[in-house]
Formats: sequence, C-alpha cells, structure tokens
Amino acid sequence: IKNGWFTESNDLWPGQRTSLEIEEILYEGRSEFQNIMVLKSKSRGRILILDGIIQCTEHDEFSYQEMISFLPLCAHPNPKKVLIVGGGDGGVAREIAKHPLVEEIIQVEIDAKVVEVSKKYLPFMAEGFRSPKMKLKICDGFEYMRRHQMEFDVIVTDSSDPIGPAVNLFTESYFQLLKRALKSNGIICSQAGTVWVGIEHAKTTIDNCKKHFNVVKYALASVPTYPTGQIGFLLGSLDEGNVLDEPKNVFDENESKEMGLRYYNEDVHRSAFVLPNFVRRVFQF
Ligand code: AAT
Repeated sequence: IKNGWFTESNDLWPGQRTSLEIEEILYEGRSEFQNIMVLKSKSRGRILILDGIIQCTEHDEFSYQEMISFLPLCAHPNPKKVLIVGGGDGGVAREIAKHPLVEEIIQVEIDAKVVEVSKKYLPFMAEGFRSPKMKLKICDGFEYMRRHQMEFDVIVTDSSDPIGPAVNLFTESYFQLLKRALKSNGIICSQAGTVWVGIEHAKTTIDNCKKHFNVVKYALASVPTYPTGQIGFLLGSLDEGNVLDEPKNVFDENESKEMGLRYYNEDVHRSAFVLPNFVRRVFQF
C-alpha cells in the first residue's frame, strides 16, 4: 500500500498490476500459511488479500462464486453431496447451500485464520458457514482427498493461484485423487486462471485433468478485479455422456431472484463454454 493505493503484482502475470484506492486497513496479520489483509476500498467495497493477491472484492465476488458453484451443480442431474476445497471466505459455501438439491456440504480449508478473519470482516460471504448443510474441516485439501473414495457428486476447488499451499491443487496426482473421491457420475470444477496471460498454465492444468476425466471443458467469467478482468474454470466429468455445457436443472427468473443469483442463469451457463479461436487452438478443444 502506497499513497492510499493497494497494488497487486505477481510473476504469474508479469508486466501488469492492478491498483485499488484504499480508505482503510481493516485487518492485517500473518497465519501459519500466508499473509492476510482485509482492506476497505473506495470503489469495490471490502477486499480480501492473501500473500498480496486479491482473492475477492465485495462488489464483484458474486460473479466468481456463483459461476464456480452453479456451473458444476447445474451440470449434474442430482448434486446431493458436495465437497469444497479452499474457499476460506465462505462465498462458495454460501452459493452451494442455495441449490435446492444439495443436502450435504463438506468444506476443507487449509487456513483457519482466513475463516476467522472472513467471519469478522466479510460477513456477506462468511454467511456460507452458517448453513445447516455445512461441515467445515481445517486441513490440506490434497491430504483430505487421499482419505476419501466414491463419496461426492460434485467437488469444487476454490483454490488460490498455484503458489504456496495451493501448488498441489493443479497437479495430475490431484486430479487422480479427485476422480477417486467422486461417485461414478461425478463432476469437478476448479479455478483455472486466465486465458489472457499465462494461458500455458491453464493448458497444463487441463492436460493434467484430461488424463483422468472423460469429459473436460473450460468456461469463462468476467471478474473486473482479477488479473485481466477475467477468470476461467475447468470442469471435468466422469460420465462420458455428460456434455457439461447443458444445464440439467434450471431456475426461472423468480427462483433466481429468490436465490439472490446476480450473474448465473441458464443462458450464461451455455455461453460460458463458448471459447474464442485462440483459446480453442491452445486447449485443442
Ligand atoms: N472465494 C474466492 C477466493 C479464493 S480463496 C482460496 C482459498 O484456498 C484460501 O482461503 C486459501 O487459504 C485456500 N487454500 C490454498 N491452498 C489450499 C490447500 N492446499 N487446501 C485447502 N485450502 C487451500 C480463490 C481466489 C482466486 C484468485 C485468482 N487470482
């Protein structure tokens, strides 16, 4: 933070920075795993920052949290039991708990301090932890996965970028563990970077996933405060017949309003998988 502006810079997106004007530092501290900051910005509400990287801002988090949750949930005919890996702010849990077919949510977050800070300073996201469907476990997602088999309908990996504790969550062995932890028609969805810078990282993650999943697709959403203003999601299905881009359960406008959906709808679902030529060519879709 310098002269009232926070600047995000990282080697994953070299040569560019995102800056937001700050009104107040609400929290700053260190956990066992990372540096944690909550700032109040002038134009984007409150911001959660881990190791200098923006995880979400109050004004645009709904785009990311709805899409990473409802793309896999609605691609599945009957998502009863869901696992979330990461997502310490609670935003993904908040979204998944809204789905009427979901009965049970297990969340595995590595850092208890992120949860504690989010409950205090980001209550509009942390409300996810209050759902009666929710069970929160504090441990490494990779380690948790080793101990679970044939258990989940959907697994959402709401992970930090591939640095620090999240590196493992993009590897081939992680996708192998995900496959084992899923039921036979299970679906996964992972945060998978941006196509505008470092597209080769997304390509590597897709290739790792393709080694273990029959259907692999990539979907796009816009999130103005993430690097390049855009983020992609990797979806994988064990069921060969599931094309993933066709929602199985749909919500009409009234239901969407009641659920507080501001970004996701069935047309957005289909269109998210439509990729520009340069992306298709790199991913070989
Ligand atoms: N909900 C949007 C914000 C995130 S949060 C990513 C979370 O993943 C953090 O809470 C972090 O502590 C957790 N995490 C990291 N590694 C692991 C692990 N190995 N096991 C479990 N949880 C982990 C994502 C932001 C994306 C940013 C895009 N630039």
